Amino acid sequence: MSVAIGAQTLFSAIPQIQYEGPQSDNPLAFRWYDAQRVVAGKPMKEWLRFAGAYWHSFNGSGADPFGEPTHLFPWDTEADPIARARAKMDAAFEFLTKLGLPYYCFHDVDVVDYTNDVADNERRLQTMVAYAKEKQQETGIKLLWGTANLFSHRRYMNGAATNPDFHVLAHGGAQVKAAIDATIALGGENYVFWGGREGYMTLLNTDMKREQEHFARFLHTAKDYARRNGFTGTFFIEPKPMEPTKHQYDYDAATVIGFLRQYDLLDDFKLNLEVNHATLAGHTFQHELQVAADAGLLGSIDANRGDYQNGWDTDQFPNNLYELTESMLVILEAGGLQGGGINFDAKIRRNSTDAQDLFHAHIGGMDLFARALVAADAILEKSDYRQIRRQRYASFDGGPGQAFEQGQLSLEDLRDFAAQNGEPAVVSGRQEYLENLINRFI
Ligand code: XUL
Ligand code: CO
Repeated sequence: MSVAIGAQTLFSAIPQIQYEGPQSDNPLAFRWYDAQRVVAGKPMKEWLRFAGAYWHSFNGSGADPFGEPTHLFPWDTEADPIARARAKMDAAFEFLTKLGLPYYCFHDVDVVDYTNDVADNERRLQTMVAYAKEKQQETGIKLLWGTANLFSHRRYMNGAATNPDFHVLAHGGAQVKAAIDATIALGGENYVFWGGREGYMTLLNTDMKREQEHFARFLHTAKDYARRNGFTGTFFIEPKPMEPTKHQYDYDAATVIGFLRQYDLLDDFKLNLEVNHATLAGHTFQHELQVAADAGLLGSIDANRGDYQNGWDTDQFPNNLYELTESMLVILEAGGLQGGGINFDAKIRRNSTDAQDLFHAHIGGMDLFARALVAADAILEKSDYRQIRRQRYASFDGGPGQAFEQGQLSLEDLRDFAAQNGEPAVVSGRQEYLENLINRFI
């Protein structure tokens, strides 16, 4: 990223981003996100609880498998790792403040460079936690969740909690301990596990059952430690079917819910669902949200989008209002996210190299969610959307349908009802009418 000439910081040429309304022609303003505006009984800010992701915005260099970094951060010229980490954190909090983002999220390794020495690594993280505490106090910005990166280091090439080597698993434990300590010290509201390498590449060398048991034991061990040390927030598992590992154990929402239930983790864990992960699993995001909501486990969201033509995790900023409105319908009907928020796990493109680009990306994403929230609320309040769905199931609201729901009918009863009542009427699902509703309200 280039620094504006004569400026003192990466973002000093950028003004505080304000709500100016849909008529504004200022590209550095919100048109829809009006933090205090009340929608469905709560200010937008509380429904959405936006967070900036440290890794993409302040570590993402724009490098890809074919090319070197294109995002050249000014702090990268600092030789000392702590000085570099502080300069980066200064920029991060300036960015979060200027956007009015109430939260941020980080992995341990995003905040300060990781070292292979466990004690040295803990000291570095603690130093930066003390600095982050000051920044949080100055700005009022809070930590939505912390996490440990158990996928980048070469030792994790065969997994962390599911690694066949206990020695590697123990290093994963050391990292999670330090990241939980950091999250607690910073008043973090949640803690995330994304198991990027918790899975396998080939069954030929894998004892899948044993690996999954280790994974569950690891989660229990981490949870027990955190609870003993005063963490009262929620743990989130973030499902993703593949990439980097071919078969990931946290494939999708349904798989994770089954795992949590099997290993008795439902009291402490919920789901952090990511748009691009849903599409990689062959689902819509709405589907994943609904699966989690129906299980009472809709915790948090990683906002982004994939590329319709690519089969990998492109982590682009969201820009599809139609899809997001369908998602907000699910979130509103579920009563909101349980403890979490909307973390922009998204990166600007390799060739987006101006400091402004990061602002445009987030402004676009925040406006889009705000607009989807307003549209979804209007659909729920001012259309027959709910009524149509309720009506489809009306035959179960009384009589023999209700008796069936209550477990009072036998298979013979079903047979007799069918025999006595002839052929059911043809009833439309009204899909096109409902799809038009979305377009009508956005
Ligand atoms: C990777 C991903 C991670 C998690 C946190 O696809 O989404 O950034 O959100 O580890
Ligand atoms: Co994510």
